[in-house]
Amino acid sequence: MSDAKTIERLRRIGWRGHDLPGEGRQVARVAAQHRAGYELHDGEQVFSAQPAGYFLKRGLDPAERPAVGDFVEVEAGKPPHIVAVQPRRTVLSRAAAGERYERQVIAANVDYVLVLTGLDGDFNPARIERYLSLVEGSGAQPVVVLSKLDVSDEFTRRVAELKARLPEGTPIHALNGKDPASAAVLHAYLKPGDSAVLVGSSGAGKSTLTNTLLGSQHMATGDVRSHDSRGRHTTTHRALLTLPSGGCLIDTPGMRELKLTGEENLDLFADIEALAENCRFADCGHGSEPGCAVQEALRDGELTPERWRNFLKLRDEREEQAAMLESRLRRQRGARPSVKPHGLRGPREKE
Ligand SMILES: Nc1nc2c(ncn2[C@@H]2O[C@H](COP(=O)(O)OP(=O)(O)OP(=O)(O)O)[C@@H](O)[C@H]2O)c(=O)[nH]1
Ligand SMILES: [Zn+2]
Repeated sequence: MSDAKTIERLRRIGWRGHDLPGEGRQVARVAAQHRAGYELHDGEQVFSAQPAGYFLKRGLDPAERPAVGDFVEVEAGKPPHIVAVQPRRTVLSRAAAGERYERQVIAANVDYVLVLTGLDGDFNPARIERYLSLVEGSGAQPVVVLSKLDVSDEFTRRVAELKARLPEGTPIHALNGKDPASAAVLHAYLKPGDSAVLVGSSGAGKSTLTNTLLGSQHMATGDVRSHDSRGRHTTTHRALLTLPSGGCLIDTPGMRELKLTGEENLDLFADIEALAENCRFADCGHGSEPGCAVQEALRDGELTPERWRNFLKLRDEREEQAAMLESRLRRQRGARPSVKPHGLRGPREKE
């Protein structure tokens, strides 16, 4: 196949590169990762591949391993081997739950992160803020999607509450995930060559929305059969799907815990940080100090207690994770002088 044809085929699955790798290598996109290996998409079809030994090395930062959405370079063979991960345009990650600090890639090379929440009992603005904080450093654009519009009596109030709470300009769409006409507002984020990842807690309606966007191709088509290490057929869930609208949608399993990585800026709460600049005392603890601008904003309703509490919670978590990240990097560097990781701010600079 000519290079131009290959490039055109890769454009369809969101590749933005210009140069194809040398002889003997091809570019493909990670469509799924499972116990037995990877499923890769070459723009036309899906095939199984194994990671090269390098990616299995103990002590390798898990964030360096191929992840869903990555463009990888593959060497032919039986099975084909992933030999390199191309630089990521964007990367959405979280910290793994547990004692040890570990960053996990949720999806790579996505243009949009669709943060899905039901307008039913699942509705939780604090959780949406947590998602948006994780999206901030990813390089992708966040889009808030509220499902179950058709079953919520309170959607007007809930949507208004959220609009008032999130920074101006954050796209918010309320829809019925079962209705293709309603879900069509999302086509704007799923144009040919675009990639979006769908995140949200279990039951938010991710599979429902994915199926609606897939149209007649059902989610079952996302389940691929492949060989595991013993040559058995296994059915695996394919995460990256190509939609009729031309875009790529990455579906993620419902995530129960979404820990911050420590690299977040919490720009979402920039107004609160600005507010605190006006406190009478530079070291104000925003408790009972006289002249506290935060307490004043809380009193006259400019700042809601829920949002203030969520900010404090996320900020403390960010500091804790940043400290763990910092000490991990220090261990990795050995005795070399410390460099602050990107996006990391000193704890409560002003105080
Ligand atoms: N009425 C209505 N029901 C919905 C909508 N979206 C999802 N549901 C229902 O909500 C339930 C959960 O939806 P799923 O699509 O399975 O949720 P999920 O996010 O994929 O959940 P996990 O697979 O556990 O991560 C199902 O019973 C859906 O039929 C919607 O917009 N309107
Ligand atoms: Zn104060």
